[in-house]
Amino acid sequence: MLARLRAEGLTSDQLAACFRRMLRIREFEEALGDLFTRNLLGGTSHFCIGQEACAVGVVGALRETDWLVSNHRGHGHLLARGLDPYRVMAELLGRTDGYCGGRGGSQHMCAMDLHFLGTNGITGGGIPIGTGAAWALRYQGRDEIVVVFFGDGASNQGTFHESLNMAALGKLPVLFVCENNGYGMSNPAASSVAVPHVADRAVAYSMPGQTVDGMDVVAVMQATQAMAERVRAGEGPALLELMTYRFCGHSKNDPRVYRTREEEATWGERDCLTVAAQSLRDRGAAEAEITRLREEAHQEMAAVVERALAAPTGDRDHALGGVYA
Ligand SMILES: Cc1ncc(C[n+]2csc(CCOP(=O)(O)OP(=O)(O)O)c2C)c(N)n1
Ligand SMILES: [Mg+2]
Repeated sequence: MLARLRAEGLTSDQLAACFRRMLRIREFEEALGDLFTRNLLGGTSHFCIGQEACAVGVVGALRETDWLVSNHRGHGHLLARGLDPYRVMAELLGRTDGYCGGRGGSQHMCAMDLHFLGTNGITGGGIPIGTGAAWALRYQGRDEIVVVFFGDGASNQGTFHESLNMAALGKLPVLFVCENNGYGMSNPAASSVAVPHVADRAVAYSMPGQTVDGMDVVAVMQATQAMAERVRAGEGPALLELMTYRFCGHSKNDPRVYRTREEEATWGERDCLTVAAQSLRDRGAAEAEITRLREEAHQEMAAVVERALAAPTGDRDHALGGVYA
């Protein structure tokens, strides 16, 4: 059942803060797209444009000391946790100021001081890592929890099933968060996931599962808060499924032949930024204020790009740093 919007649970200032965080992620990735177009960035990247409410809603409902494990589509998770966008951008551009000295890129980014255990290019690879971290937390008697982000496609991997089973047996403090954007690369979830909802899989592992509207940051935040409280109280793991959509292709150069432009337009009407902006208007926010927030995020990320492009790249010795054998 999709949770309904219950915006009254958040103050207008908190909602505006969520909107601002989502805008910063959107602007960050649009700036990144521009760098690709200008041939200033090589390789590929997985954008989370459309999914910002998932990152902001989940992370906003947690404590700063709770641990995060991300996947290959991690820019939103990184920025929602409060990593410095300049250092994230520097990492993507291979600059020494990057979180991993520019050696890792977007799929190997980690910030232990911010309790961010890393993005991960292996589909389903983060799920056992987060489960192991939860084991360590319980062993150490700490009251932090772990949140693992993954996609609908990853929920078909063995790692998902093994991890949920083990987490349930050990009553581990881990919240599994599936961002169901309807596709794993070109593969529709409707024809690759054997149950109507990924959350339906929770019952096989004796844990609560809930499906929530991932385009509504308030609904995401409220569902996360309720599940995180339960997990923190020692009642065992839980599975939260967020229904969302990636407006871009899987990665760069995906012509999106596996879906229609009509389907994209339908989801576009419920863009999480549009939903949040409307909630702000409903609460009396002036149009000028919404425009100002958009403009501010745009300017901030333009400055981030400019600064990162001017930052130094490492020399050969730097590139080989961390290679031990
Ligand atoms: C073990 C493994 N198999 C296949 C891939 C190739 N791959 C990269 S992303 C992806 C799809 C992941 O889909 P989903 O989990 O739904 O995440 P989304 O990309 O939709 O965010 C695949 C199959 C991989 N990186 N790792
Ligand atoms: Mg997916």
